[in-house]
Amino acid sequence: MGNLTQLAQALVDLDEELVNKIVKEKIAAGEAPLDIIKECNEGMGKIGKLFEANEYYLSELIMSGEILKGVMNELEPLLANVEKEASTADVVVIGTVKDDIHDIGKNIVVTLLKGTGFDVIDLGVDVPAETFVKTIKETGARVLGLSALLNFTFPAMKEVVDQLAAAGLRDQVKVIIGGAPCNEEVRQFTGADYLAKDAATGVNICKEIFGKC
Ligand code: B12
Repeated sequence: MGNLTQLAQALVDLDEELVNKIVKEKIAAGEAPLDIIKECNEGMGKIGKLFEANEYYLSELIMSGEILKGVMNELEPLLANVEKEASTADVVVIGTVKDDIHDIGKNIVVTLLKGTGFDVIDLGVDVPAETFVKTIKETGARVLGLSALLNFTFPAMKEVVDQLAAAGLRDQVKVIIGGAPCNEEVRQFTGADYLAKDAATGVNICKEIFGKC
């Protein structure tokens, strides 16, 4: 990771006041909300590394999460303002898998999807595989988004895909996975159809699936 931007560095420093000030300035200057989120993600990535190196502890993770939530509160109305391209008949079910409570990234995806016009069923965090399968069955949704930020919850993602197959629903639904540590290897392990490295990619994949591209 190269030099951090002023915003990313302020986040790493857990300087909430400065973060909010920079975000407000960027919004006033008309900067795209997704670019602001990208900068914040760089800061969150650095915080994760400091946590791994035992230089930051759980309290810093919690604090950074709280600061980012404040930033998202500012950005959400702007994200919802993008032009609606999807129809509300296009249902996307989404959730963070069992034993994982990270939801900041998932919530960004939900906001963007709703802003694009998708009908989103957000099942929240720590969602058991059975709940995903039941919801797909009941709604007939064609897209399922799974979020996981912890390596040890990758098997929970695979469990969802396996249970969809066991229920005879695998052909009906495309599964997209996301979350910072997810990569192509994880996608193959879980049996998911797509990997999205960021929220905008996730939305584009949904548009592609529903034939909007
Ligand atoms: C904030 C944070 C927390 C907060 C979460 C608050 C919340 N409400 O979400 C708290 C403090 C609760 C937390 C707890 C823990 N955390 Co934590 N946390 C983080 C941190 C610093 C940032 C995560 C974040 O919000 N990033 C910003 C968002 C915007 O990015 P994102 O989630 O990746 O989402 C983007 C994309 O990935 C994508 N996306 C995400 N999901 C999806 C889904 C779909 C369908 C699509 C299309 C796209 C998509 O779109 C988003 C926007 O572009 C990361 C560090 C990191 N590098 O990620 C560690 C990190 C994820 N945590 C970690 C750990 C170890 C833990 C704990 C186990 C710590 C502990 N000892 O208790 C607990 C686990 C709790 C649990 N059971 O879930 C590790 C995980 C290591 C690993 N890979 O297994 C990390 C990587 C830190 C590290 N380097 O060690 N954490």
